Amino acid sequence: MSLTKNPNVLKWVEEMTALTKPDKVVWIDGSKEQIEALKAEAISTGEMIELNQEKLPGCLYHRTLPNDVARVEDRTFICCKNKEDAGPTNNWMDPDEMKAMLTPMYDGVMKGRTMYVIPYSMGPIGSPLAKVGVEVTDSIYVVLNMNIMTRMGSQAFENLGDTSNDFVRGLHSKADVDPEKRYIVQFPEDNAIWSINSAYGGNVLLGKKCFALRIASYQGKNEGWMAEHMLILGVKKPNGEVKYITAAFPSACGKTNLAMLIPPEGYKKDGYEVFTVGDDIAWMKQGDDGRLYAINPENGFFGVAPGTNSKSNHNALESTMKDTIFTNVAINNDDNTVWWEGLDKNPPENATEWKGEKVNGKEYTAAGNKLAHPNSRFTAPAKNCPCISPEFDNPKGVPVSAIIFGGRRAATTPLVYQSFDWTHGTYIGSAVSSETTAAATGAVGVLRHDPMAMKPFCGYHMGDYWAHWLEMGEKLGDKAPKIFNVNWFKQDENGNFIWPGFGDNMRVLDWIIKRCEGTIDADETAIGYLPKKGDINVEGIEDEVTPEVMDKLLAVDKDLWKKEVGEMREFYKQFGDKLPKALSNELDKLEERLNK
Ligand code: OXD
Ligand code: MN
Repeated sequence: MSLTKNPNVLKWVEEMTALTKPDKVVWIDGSKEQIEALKAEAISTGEMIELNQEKLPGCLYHRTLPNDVARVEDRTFICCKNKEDAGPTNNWMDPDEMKAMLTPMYDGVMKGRTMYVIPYSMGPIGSPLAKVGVEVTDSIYVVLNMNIMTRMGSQAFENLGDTSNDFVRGLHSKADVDPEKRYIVQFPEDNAIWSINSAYGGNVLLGKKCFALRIASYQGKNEGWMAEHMLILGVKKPNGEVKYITAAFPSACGKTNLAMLIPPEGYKKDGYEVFTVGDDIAWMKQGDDGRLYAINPENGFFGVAPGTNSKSNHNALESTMKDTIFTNVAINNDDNTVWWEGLDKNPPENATEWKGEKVNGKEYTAAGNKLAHPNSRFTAPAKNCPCISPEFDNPKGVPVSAIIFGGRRAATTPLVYQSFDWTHGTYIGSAVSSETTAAATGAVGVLRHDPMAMKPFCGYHMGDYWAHWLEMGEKLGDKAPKIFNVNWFKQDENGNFIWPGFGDNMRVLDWIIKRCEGTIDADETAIGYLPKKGDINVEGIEDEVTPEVMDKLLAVDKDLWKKEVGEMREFYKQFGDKLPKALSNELDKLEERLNK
């Protein structure tokens, strides 16, 4: 039975049913009984494996096909009418051509299967910043994940109302999980997403990257708000005041870790606390008081498991202890729990590796094999997180004081610096880049540009996106958040990281907050404002971060920066006249300051 009278929803679901021809259509109301029944069904078919319910209550395990373990950027498309509107950083195809190509693939694809109709809200129910999506899918795995990652079920239709047409239509079929026929397609002008031949999270949980970033960034441009690949955290100061910060880092640069940071002892003693509002996506809009407010459109964390342990991210690990879905990690067969590289130093002897083969985990890993896939994931409810913000469900969102950009840079970029103003900050965001690490295949130290960490997620022309940033800055005026850049990954001559990172990043947040409050001075340099000597608190880590190390962390090497300017000129070329003049001006000004 359908859960809504909304004729727009009913008509679209009818069309999708006629196209995919499922045996059965099930509307997902989100009730506990329905979820439990779907879990039981998925366990009975082997799609999900029930883990140890004493140690990991409510937790399930899922394995994807080895050809289907990550987002597929080369098969991800932005289909708008004019190619020019998608820009040089997106794959493009004409929407009609794309639909003509995909329609036969969807025709009858759900024969013998059930189609689940999932209504969901991105953002707290009742929030003026929230938006509704409906995803149809033939995968129970998708339903169970969406139940964690979004506010799913009848409540979303209540938010939509009986007449609105403002919902994102998501069509997903795992089809044959054929990598040659895999397509992740956004139609921003139609509010629609078509995904086929994948069953991996980022490709099929359509509320996340496809909607909350690609479609939403386009909506944000048209409606005057921002959808960003940013974590949101709150720092509670000893006086009880909470300052909110958002941060954009490319994938796998530690957003989840920063979002759930545990302050060092000294800070804890003084009464500092960090709250998580979000670990991946922020939707931001100007509030009535003129400030920028952020919500996390998601309701859970889809985090990378390897490397997560009680030291690197205690709060993330705690979040996965119940009602969590683990995908492509290893199973410890002794007690039917999970394991991944970096959880501890004890790979289980009696293990099942992520592809499903039973192995001796100790020997297997000693021989250089990985028990868990490097992109294996946990899907954990946000409410499990010990440091989840009390404002998590606040429909108004939280006021943002600072925006941070960052990437993995061995040399050029100092530990932290502040932009001169919003326009310069937008330049800094456009220049976000990361160097490839030894862990990835290919050359080490190759610079990959990832503007605002949005390269794979911006649903329209990157030049127009920067213009939108500049417009937002004008609207916000002196109420705009201050913009910073950080680099936790600076190295010495021998390739060792020289900043401890993790909880100690609190020391940098501390400086950032003081800069926002105007209570600490800074050195004006060619690239921006840098901390004065002694202004980054190193109490408790003086042995590691000596004054010499701090000098290195905060060094601005003009030769390296001049090379950076050359890099940026090259990078900017592809955007042609869509590159806002204000940004090429910033680059000219940076060069002038470096040459002074
Ligand atoms: C993610 C990503 O999965 O950014 O969050 O790749
Ligand atoms: Mn991400």
